[in-house]
Amino acid sequence: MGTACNNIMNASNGRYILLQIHLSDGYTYPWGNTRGSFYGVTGLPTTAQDGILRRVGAYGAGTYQSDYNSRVAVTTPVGLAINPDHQSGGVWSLPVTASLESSASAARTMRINLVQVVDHYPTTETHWRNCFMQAATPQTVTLQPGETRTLNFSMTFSGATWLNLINRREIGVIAWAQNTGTFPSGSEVYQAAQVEWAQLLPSDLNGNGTCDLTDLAVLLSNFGTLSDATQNMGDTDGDGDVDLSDLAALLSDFGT
Ligand SMILES: [Ca+2]
Ligand SMILES: [Ca+2]
Repeated sequence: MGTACNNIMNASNGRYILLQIHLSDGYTYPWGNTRGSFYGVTGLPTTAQDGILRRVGAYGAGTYQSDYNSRVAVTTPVGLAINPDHQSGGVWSLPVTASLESSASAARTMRINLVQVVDHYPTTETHWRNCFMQAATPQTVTLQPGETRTLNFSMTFSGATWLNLINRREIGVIAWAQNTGTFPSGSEVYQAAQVEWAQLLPSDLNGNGTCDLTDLAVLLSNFGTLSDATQNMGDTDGDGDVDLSDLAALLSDFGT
């Protein structure tokens, strides 16, 4: 990595999301090595923007920015969204909704990947984002033009992936829809989506990584708000009010 890469990572625009994978160091995971082989990584750093535009070795910021600009300008008929649903403790249901616009010229087969990431990891790297921690088993789906499908994923954050309380707000989940072939002719990424901690645990009203008495007090102080309520006021379900539904959701997360 380096400043050039980090500039691009921070430029993520909601559908163009960069994922950091460690190879050949103490933060390497088997899944990362598999991805390294997939992209034919022969030197570090390597970038593969949109899954197809590879740069092996360090380049100047302008090169990465140019790659980014060229790929972010490509339109896509594929839509993707993650809809997190906290179960208990470190367990999340993470259904992914994939869609293909009705204007698409043909059906499209894609592999849906879902991974957990953390920011600022290793913790000495205060500016790094989206470091890979674990991957769900990918699912392949074929969508017809106009079709929307929801694929069920789940993930458990534990051990190194859960870290300690103060770092839980650094946790994020990224999904992407990718062509099912080999690099580079069949590996284009069609779409990506990311959820951050505020979406993973809306009951953590103050964003300190846990749901406790402080969050409950905030919700109760805003209880009865009928409109224009926000997540940090206690509107955990995003419908604009702070009511019994929000209280019940917070209480079910209490102690997380
Ligand atoms: Ca909290
Ligand atoms: Ca509400």
